[in-house]
Amino acid sequence: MVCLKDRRLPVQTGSPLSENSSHLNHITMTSPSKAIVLVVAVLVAILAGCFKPNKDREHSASLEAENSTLVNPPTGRLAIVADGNSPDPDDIGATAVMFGLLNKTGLSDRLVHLSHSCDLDPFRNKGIQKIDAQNELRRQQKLHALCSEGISLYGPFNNLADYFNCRTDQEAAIEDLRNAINASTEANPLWIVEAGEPDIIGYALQKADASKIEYVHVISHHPANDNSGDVFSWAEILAFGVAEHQIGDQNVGLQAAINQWDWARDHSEPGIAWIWENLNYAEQDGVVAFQENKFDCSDAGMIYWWMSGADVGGSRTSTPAEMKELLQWHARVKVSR
Ligand SMILES: [Ca+2]
Ligand SMILES: [Ca+2]
Ligand SMILES: [Ca+2]
Repeated sequence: MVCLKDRRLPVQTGSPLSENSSHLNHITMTSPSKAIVLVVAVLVAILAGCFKPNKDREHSASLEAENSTLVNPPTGRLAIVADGNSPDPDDIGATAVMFGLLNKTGLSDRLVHLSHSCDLDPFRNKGIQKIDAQNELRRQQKLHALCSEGISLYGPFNNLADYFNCRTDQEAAIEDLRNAINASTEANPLWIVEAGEPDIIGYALQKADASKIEYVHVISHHPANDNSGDVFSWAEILAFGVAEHQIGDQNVGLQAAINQWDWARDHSEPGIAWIWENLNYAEQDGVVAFQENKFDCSDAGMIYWWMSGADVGGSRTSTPAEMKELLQWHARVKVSR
């Protein structure tokens, strides 16, 4: 559009094209069909020049377009409450992916709360799958180490005061999340990623300033999380007055064949290789059979939805391909500039 407009201006102001027009007029009087052909030829030449491939410009423009459509988070802060100490180990890979996504998209400072092992009684779950005390303790330790490593590799997370093991530090985790809720305003809401049982969220809402809860959003992708609280039912969570966002089962796109993550294995960037190692750790975990031969970062689909536009129709259908795209985000932007 701009290109065409710019090209038209000289025609009106005595440019070489307008000078040529007298010649064209002369021909028009003697041979109208030739004149039409010539006029068309001139216009084609102008358009060809206008759309002459300019790879740098096109590449840059397409990246700008991608920037505006792929990474478009709502205003506000982010809290992640994960389990990982329930039988399903998938939070190990998913939390690693979430660290990478926040860093690569420049959204690290949005994270204000991070807790893991939020299944407060992992031995009394309704499901068929079970975890024993030894494995549950191993998971707590793995997840705690993972948080530390994620912050080292992908930090700083300037607004994250600490991270919490809800099994050993339950009160501190609740207080930290309550403080994040209490800091909420219309202009700076809190988006809570419910990546496990809802009890820590319920306790924090219970202790929070009730007038702030209208500025709290809870993102869920599965009723298995919503309905697995040892203390709070999902109806009780909603009754506090939070805005509920059900984005649909993220296992559909993100519990995937291992080879979809081959690109990350032994990657030259330590954080990417670390993400692969954690996806692999969960696959090898052995407590449940249903994760064998799969890499599962399903809870990270909630972060993807949030950062792709939670308030304007973010993507609910991410796959490892979309994760790869964002996890390489900085590298791609650097290439373009
Ligand atoms: Ca439980
Ligand atoms: Ca989870
Ligand atoms: Ca999963």
